[in-house]
Amino acid sequence: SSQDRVPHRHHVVQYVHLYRDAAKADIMQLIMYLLGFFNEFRRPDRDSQVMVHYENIAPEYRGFFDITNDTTFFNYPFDFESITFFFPYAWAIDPSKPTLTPKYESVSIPYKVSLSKYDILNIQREYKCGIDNGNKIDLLDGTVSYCNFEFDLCEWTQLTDDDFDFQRMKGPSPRSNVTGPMADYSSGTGYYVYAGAQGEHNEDARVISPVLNAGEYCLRFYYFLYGQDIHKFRVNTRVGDRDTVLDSLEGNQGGSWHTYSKDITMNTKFQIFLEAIIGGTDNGDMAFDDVYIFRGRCIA
Ligand SMILES: [Ca+2]
Ligand SMILES: [Ca+2]
Repeated sequence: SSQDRVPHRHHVVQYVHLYRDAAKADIMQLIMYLLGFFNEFRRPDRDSQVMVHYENIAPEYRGFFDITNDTTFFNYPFDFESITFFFPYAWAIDPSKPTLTPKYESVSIPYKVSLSKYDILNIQREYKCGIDNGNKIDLLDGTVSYCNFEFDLCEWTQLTDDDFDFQRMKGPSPRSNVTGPMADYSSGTGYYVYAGAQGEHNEDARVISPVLNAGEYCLRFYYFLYGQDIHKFRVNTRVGDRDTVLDSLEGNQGGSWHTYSKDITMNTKFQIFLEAIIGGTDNGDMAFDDVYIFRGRCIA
């Protein structure tokens, strides 16, 4: 029966190995496996919700994506919020192409550092605790702004004190064999924000956040800076007419999405703007996706 299969009834020691830079979500995922969970995308009904791109997964890792017949912890509706959900490019052979994409448009796989509502309910139910969601601690409750760019730029605005505009783009960029992304980050099937180099040499494009109150924030986003002549992608703050460069990502970063996160503390109202500064050739397309602004410090 499913009860006998709940691991704590086995009275066996289980080991986990944590690598040095394991993120909080990685550790929580491992603990979930110890508790008996399988990844949400392995449940028997997953084929109606997600596509697994086996051709982009090395044979030795394909088992991580196989459907399981153990339904012990699948008591609730399919849950993209589960901490056990991989990001769309997990275990990819070609890291510019996703391995796991939602079947339905405009579903995205969010960044997670907390158990989902259904993760908690599943644990409580199978371990015979009281069912109670009142003790859910959402470490990301202080989300001030989040955009996956599926419909528009959300609260972000194109600036006009620059040379050109970013575009929302879906699927491969025009010259993705040499520069620019193959697909967005959020789901592998949605939109990203793109600055194309063709016709824009030595020019810049900027988008700006809403006005934020003084305080401590975490800025987090994903960027794709692939191309021989990637110039600079900059993160800036603006206070009145005073701009400050916080970071400048420079040069070719290879054909995959990378995470950016930064703690920003300001003692006055301010805005954040992201800026693509194109170099002198066509081989410098830049893109970003999934921009989060959280209150408080960044959580690894
Ligand atoms: Ca997106
Ligand atoms: Ca502009």
